[in-house]
Amino acid sequence: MSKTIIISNRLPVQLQISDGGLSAIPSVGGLATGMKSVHSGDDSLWIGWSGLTDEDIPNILEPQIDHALRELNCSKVRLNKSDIEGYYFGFSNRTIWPLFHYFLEYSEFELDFWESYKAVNQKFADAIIEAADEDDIIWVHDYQLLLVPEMVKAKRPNATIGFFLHIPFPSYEIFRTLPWREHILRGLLGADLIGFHTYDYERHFLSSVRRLLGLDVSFNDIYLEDRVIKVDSFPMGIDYHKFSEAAKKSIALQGKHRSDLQKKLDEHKRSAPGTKLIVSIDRLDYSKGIAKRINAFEYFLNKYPEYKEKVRLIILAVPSRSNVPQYQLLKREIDELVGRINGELSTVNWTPIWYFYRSLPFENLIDLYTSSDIAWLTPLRDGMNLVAKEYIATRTDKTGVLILSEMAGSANEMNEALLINPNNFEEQADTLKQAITMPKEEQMARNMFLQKRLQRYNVEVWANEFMNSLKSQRKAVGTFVSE
Ligand code: ADQ
Repeated sequence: MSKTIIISNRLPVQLQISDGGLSAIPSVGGLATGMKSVHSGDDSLWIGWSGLTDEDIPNILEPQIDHALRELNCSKVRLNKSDIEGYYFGFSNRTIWPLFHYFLEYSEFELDFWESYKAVNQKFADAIIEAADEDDIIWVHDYQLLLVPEMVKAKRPNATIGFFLHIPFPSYEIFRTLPWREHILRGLLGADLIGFHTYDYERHFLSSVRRLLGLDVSFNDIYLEDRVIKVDSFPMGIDYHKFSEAAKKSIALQGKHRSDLQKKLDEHKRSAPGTKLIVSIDRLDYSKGIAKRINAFEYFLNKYPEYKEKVRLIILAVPSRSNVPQYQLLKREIDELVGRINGELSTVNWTPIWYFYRSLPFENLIDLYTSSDIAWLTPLRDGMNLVAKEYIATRTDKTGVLILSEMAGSANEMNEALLINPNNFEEQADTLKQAITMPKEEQMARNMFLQKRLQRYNVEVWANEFMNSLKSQRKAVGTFVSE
């Protein structure tokens, strides 16, 4: 019987070593939830990095870790500190991430990063080759592992390989600046199915393949020697049920059972009735447009001063990649901006911006979604943006307004949201006003459509559609080869 092997940079497990020994806790993130139906039972295996480097793991614990992971149908790829520096913080996050998000000026083209990326991709590929049989199905995830499909195909030509990119694929004009562009494309073309969040990313990829490799492309099929590679879009959804149920629970909590955050938000509503809460939630990343959003908020308050003391912006930024210099600079920029604006505009009764720089537990995230009248998400580029979908899923009474950047992949499926260009402050100020004054009936009518779509196309459907397409690709490849 064939197995399904999933590969991602990180395993869906948190390993913790303490005096009390080792604990392996399954993570509950979007990808792990989405892959539940694919990664279930003993006929599936998830290969990835454990989050601990060789230097972190005492030799004596190694067998215990492997055992704990095996119990969860996981297997780890061993990486050392220098691998993580070069491959992860280097090529993945200082070359590919900025380039694919159109931050060309942040992209560093360092040979050392590239060499490390190749070597680590080979480590992942070797782990797959060791675990995979000829007829297994292999699903590789994301921008850290772009070379893996070709490396595996070379040794397991009959395995069926799928690849899904979670970030944008940039236009040819951007992609062509990468010194190792042909290697990256050839790396991906080891897959039989290549998936993107949107049709635009798919188109950009096909255009790069045609122009840089000169391959035949017909609709969404690429012809490479005796193989046909399919390219398609699969917009990722969320676990809708989990978010709407958690929202119902959060809203129902009474009195002392309410969380500290809820109590704070309740107090705010009592002390300043009619004040609108605007929330934004992101990883602290330059692609998310947090600094621009804060500037746009100041612009709004200056353009429409009647809203001073009537609105509050809550910014929740989860710390991310703080080893990378651009992220350190951004953190400083945001600290300063928030400090300056609050310093200049606050009154005894009002602070315009509440800024939290931390990761919050899931329940608190839900409290924020359910307490906010408006969600304002302004990425300058974003593969999908699941926060937009999560906010809508938590609006159980259908009220609430989503303001969303056109540059997020999710904007393609969320036309009923108020879509904005994050670089246009004039438009954003007017859109904020529109959101604040939008009648409840209109909010409900818009959210009804959004919710229906998100409910139908949830993360499980996303994973199943990708897998079904991959399986039919296996059949198609089988036919092609035997003909
Ligand atoms: P991300 O860039 O991480 O993902 P996003 O899609 O918004 O962006 O997902 C973030 C997740 O983290 C959400 O599920 C959210 O609930 C959670 N989160 C954010 N801030 C948090 C906080 N402060 N505390 C706790 N949880 C927080 C990448 C791509 C996206 C793509 C996804 C999935 O960059 O474009 O949508 O992968 O493919």
